[in-house]
Amino acid sequence: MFNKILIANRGEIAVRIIRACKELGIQSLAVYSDADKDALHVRLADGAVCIGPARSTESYLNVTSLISTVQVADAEAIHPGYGFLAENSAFVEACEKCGIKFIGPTSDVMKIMGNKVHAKRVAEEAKVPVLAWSEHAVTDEKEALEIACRIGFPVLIKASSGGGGKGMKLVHTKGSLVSSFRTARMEALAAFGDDEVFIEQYCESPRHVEIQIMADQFGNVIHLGERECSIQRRHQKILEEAPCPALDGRLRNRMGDAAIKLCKAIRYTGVGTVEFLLDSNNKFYFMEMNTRVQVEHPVTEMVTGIDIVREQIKLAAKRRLRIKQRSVQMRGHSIECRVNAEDPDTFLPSPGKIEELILPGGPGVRVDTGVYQGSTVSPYYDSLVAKIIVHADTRPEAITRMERALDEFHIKGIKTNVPLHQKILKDHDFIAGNTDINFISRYS
Ligand code: MV4
Repeated sequence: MFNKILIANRGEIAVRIIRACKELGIQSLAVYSDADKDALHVRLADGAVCIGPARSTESYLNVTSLISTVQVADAEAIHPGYGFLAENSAFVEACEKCGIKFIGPTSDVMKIMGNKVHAKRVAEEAKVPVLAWSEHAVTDEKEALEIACRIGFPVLIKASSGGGGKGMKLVHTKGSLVSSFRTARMEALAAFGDDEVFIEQYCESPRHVEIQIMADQFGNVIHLGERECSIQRRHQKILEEAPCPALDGRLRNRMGDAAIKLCKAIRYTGVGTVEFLLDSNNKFYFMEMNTRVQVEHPVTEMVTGIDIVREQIKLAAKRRLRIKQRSVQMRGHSIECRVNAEDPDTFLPSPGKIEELILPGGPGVRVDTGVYQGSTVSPYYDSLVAKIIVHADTRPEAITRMERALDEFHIKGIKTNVPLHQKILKDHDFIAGNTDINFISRYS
């Protein structure tokens, strides 16, 4: 096992990783920016090194500083968390060259999944269902039109380097295709430095359902069931749950098997998430794969009892997967609410000093946070301040428990989106389990 791990992240996920390190007897080394000198992750880690100014490009994204910090501190591995460098294959390559273990997949596997054309191609080759598409990147306008007509309108134009919703254009008619195609390529170039796009059949009002997977370095792959993540705004998830109310055991097994097939096809290692669109006829289609631990991983931990971050570290240390697929059982229901420092009406960030903080607790309630009373929410980073996670025997009980937990939650000094969560939990469609990706736009 590793002796010391550098945690190349901040906030609640850095705290989450430090906790896993402690329980595994691994020393944790935090890094922080000037803005984070009093942050919770700095206080909880065994050691901490300042790596630069507040702006993340000069600190949490500073590859040279991170690698030299690992070397000076004599650590063996880097845990990237999510965001920042977690899906940057150039960073993974730099780690590999320096003999530092990156806690995640290899750089070549990450590169494949980072390119959505390559990702779709390997999914298709592995016989994982995908929506009709152009089968390759498209550059020629006449060909784009032919492909769109063959697929049938509406179609989506997606950026190869996109993902997470960035760089998509919906096209309803033949007449508007070419101009949208030009715009999509220009926007992709501006956003990702890569104008490669492809064309895909549009799926109307699907659910976002994702499968958690775990793979060791000996070819063993298991899945930990699904998470329902449809409730999002501008591609930022707000509330997630496990299991998905639309799945039965049979569909879960089929989606889980598809995710495992994809991972085996690319020899994936570590933990990861395979994202699917699930349409109203319960047909599912591969969308993309996330090669990191996700914000919403706790709902899977709550229903399976498996510590995903602990397992992730063990897998990186070349341990064999000890958990067998048949022993993975989903018990009860879990919901996570992301509490963001934002104005509940305008959705604009609301940074500032947390003057008072009372966190919920009691049976079936877990809070993952990187803040405390007296600490400051910086405008430099994302606005997630806490994840409130509940677990109960049934979905209705989980909803009631979350309402109770949100009621206990008290914060002064910053505004949060707690009122939005309270509204969602009272929504009749939500209560009925009728959520799709347009849920928030319907009423908020
Ligand atoms: C789609 C789609 C409908 N049809 N692809 C958004 C994030 C990126 N991973 C892909 N996304 C979508 N791809 C087809 N062919 C709808 C979305 C989409 C979406 C997906 C999941 C969660 C929220 C979403 C919000 C808007 C659009």
